Amino acid sequence: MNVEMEERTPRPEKIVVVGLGYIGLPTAAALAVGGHVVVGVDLNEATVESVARGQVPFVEPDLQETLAQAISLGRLTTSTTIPPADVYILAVPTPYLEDHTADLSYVEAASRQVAAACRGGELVILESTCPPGATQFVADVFSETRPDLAVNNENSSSAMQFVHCPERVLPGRIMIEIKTNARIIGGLTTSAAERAKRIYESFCSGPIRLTDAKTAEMAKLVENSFRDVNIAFANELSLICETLKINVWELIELANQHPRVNILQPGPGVGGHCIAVDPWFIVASDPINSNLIRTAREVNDRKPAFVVQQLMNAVEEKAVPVVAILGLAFKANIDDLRESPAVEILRRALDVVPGIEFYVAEPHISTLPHDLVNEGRVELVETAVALDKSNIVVALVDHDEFQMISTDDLSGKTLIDSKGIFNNLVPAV
Ligand code: SAJ
Repeated sequence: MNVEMEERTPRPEKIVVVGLGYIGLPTAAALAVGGHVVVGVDLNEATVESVARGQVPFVEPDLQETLAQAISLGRLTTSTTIPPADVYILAVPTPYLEDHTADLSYVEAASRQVAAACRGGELVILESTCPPGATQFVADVFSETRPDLAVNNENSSSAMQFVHCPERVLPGRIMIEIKTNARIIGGLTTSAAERAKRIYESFCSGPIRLTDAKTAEMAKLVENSFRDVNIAFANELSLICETLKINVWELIELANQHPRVNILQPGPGVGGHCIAVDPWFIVASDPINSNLIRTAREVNDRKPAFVVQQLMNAVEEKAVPVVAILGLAFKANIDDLRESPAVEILRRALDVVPGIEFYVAEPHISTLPHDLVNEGRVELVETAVALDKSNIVVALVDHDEFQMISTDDLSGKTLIDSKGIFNNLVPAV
């Protein structure tokens, strides 16, 4: 046998992944295909049942196939309770509270449940995005819940070990990036980080760098803040360009021809559960020195109000205004409406422009959220129907389907194009 291959092949471990969402489920499936015996745990019975049947409860390219492979290999099962294991991966949500500090209640609850199942010597990997100090917090919860277990003792094989290994995958490209992205593992001890590295090597071909837990926690937040600040720059440019009557997309394209300039794209605001959230964890950790990061958040959070104002202006100019909304997801080609600026814009518009019908085209969902249905003025329709019925078109998401719209489809309508999708319109053939 090839000695090098033998050394690279990890020893199979029994791994429990807590949380079967956008990160936990792909990680559980990748670990199972990578050779480990995995139990995916979620509180939600419907999720657990659906995953056990091989059904992915959300849209993510290629995940279905990897899940089917993991199940057919007999290496991925599901449960609503936490069984004993060698390794635990926590992939639970970390939203923020009203004061923008992190809500670690899901992390704490999962830690207590895992601690109850431990026998000593297990490795706990925190994947959820967290503020600096959260991995130490998890270790402290373990010490409190299980004072009988040793924690973080490099010299004891029965000591509990803790690391942070932040997820870095982009929704829509998760199954590619989970294998190829570089990973950072921050350990409370060096041996914990080295042990976690051997686990990730089973499915990750990207470089794996080891550091301390706090640096790993901060690295994740910094990555998303970098993107948020850059998008805020683009969004601020979009406001300035509106005043100066300049096409912001052409402006950015031209500026980006410079070899050291790379401005991101403006939009209706920044959505999702990561970039719109994580920078606040840095601000909460050091409010005095984080002015730029806070301002970027505020610039991006103000963008939906600007789009609503554009809509109000357009409505005033029409005798009988009828509005088409193109897109509700938080970004292109996904079905995820969480923290979506498009949803926020529609909700605000319903308040400020009473009595008007809204035809929503969102090709990635089959039903509207309840509160929008209850309004009675919002209808989910095909893109062609929304365009046909309306005289004001508000483009909020750059889904591929909307790129097929032609100049003829939009003739005579007022356009509010927050994503620049009508820049390269072609006549119908
Ligand atoms: N957006 C813009 N302009 C752009 C790019 C994005 O307005 O030029 C908007 C999108 O429309 C969306 C939001 O920003 O509303 C976020 O989208 P995104 O594609 O930038 O990022 P996410 O939230 O889907 O995923 C990010 C990624 N982080 C980075 O690229 C640094 C991903 O790698 C992380 O794993 C993920 O956050 C996470 O889970 O933290």
